[in-house]
Amino acid sequence: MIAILGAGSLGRLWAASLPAGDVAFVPRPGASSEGPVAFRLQQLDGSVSDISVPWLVPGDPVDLLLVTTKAGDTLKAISDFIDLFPDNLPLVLFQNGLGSQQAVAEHWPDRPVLAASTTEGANRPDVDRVIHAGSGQTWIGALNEEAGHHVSPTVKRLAASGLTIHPERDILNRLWQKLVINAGINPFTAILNCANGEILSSELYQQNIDSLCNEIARLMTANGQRNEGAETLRQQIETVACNTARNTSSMRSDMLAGRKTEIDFINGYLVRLGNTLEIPTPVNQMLTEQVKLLSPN
Ligand code: KPL
Repeated sequence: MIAILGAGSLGRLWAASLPAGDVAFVPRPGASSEGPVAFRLQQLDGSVSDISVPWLVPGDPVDLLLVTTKAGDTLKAISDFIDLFPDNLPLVLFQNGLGSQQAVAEHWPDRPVLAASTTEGANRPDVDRVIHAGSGQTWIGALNEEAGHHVSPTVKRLAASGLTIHPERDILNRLWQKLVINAGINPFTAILNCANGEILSSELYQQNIDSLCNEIARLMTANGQRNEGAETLRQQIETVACNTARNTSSMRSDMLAGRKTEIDFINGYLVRLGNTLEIPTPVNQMLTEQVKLLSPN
């Protein structure tokens, strides 16, 4: 059975897509776990399905754990119950940004820790409604040695969802590629309170994007990550901003809902890395500070 920790939009998309009877949500301490998690899923073709996913109960034979919590909640959420599971249970981390995945791998060095990078688009306009807004792809790779031989069985297992999924040898680089996009779009959409495509013509974006991409390219190179330079990073950011022009970014959604954003794991992560590598990151710092002023960080 596959256990899912984190019943947000992504967790619910996976729960609804995996074979019924093979999946359950992990109850969070203190939260009510009476009755199954019931919600309506709007599929890509517009059709709507009623989904019901049980909570995990003691004795359920869990052989895979998907962690779909927000980056900032992950370490604590896993700590709350991980001791109940066998040491060889593979954990697949679906968090945005960077920093939380490394923290988990460092905290449990003997457990198989994998990471996923996904471009599936899902959002949750109401508590009991999830929209699968865009079909995407998911890459899964090992974050530590223990996880090496779990990649291919995990990919096979998750392929039963019907979602497109691939093994990835260099998952860290894949996570970096997504980090670049999130660092170049999300804070601007939150600060300007606008859709992804609208940032491109704004003064804030125009005045800072080249310096931001220079900071990121220097950090990537110093951190041993392949990259094709600042100009290519800017093109990649703008391609995604155009392709998702009408979308509300996850950071803007968090800000509008009064939730803590993931800025500490996106531009904030780049600032911390810059401090360690002695590479100045004034634009990442400015964006981090401005987003923090807008949300309860
Ligand atoms: O991943 C995203 C996010 O909102 O976090 C982007 C690519 C910016 C799409 O909205």
